[in-house]
Amino acid sequence: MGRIERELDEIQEVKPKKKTRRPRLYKVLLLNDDYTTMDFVVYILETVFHKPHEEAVRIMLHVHQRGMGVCGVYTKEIAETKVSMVHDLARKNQYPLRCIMERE
Ligand code: TYC
Repeated sequence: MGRIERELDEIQEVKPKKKTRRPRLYKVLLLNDDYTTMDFVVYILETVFHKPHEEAVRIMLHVHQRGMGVCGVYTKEIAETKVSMVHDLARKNQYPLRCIMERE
């Protein structure tokens, strides 16, 4: 800190600098099953996770082939909300689609 800054600190009230803490992040993952249609999974990825169509298709195929896949990474509350939205939409449409969150 230079002389001018120190002098300004003496005149003005100096607030202690708050450390900025990064929130924990959570991956939201979709799980494969044999009954949910590919179109419905693409629709979920477009609406709940705001993926462009081509990326939604790519993620859906990855989940279909590999068993699970990441839809996005969010803070805890947002990840919990996405998981609930997927389960609510799946239940309403009578699909067994499952979605989980995992600490990064
Ligand atoms: N396996 C499903 C089918 O063949 C498609 C599917 C993909 C289901 C991804 C769930 O998370 C999922 N119709």
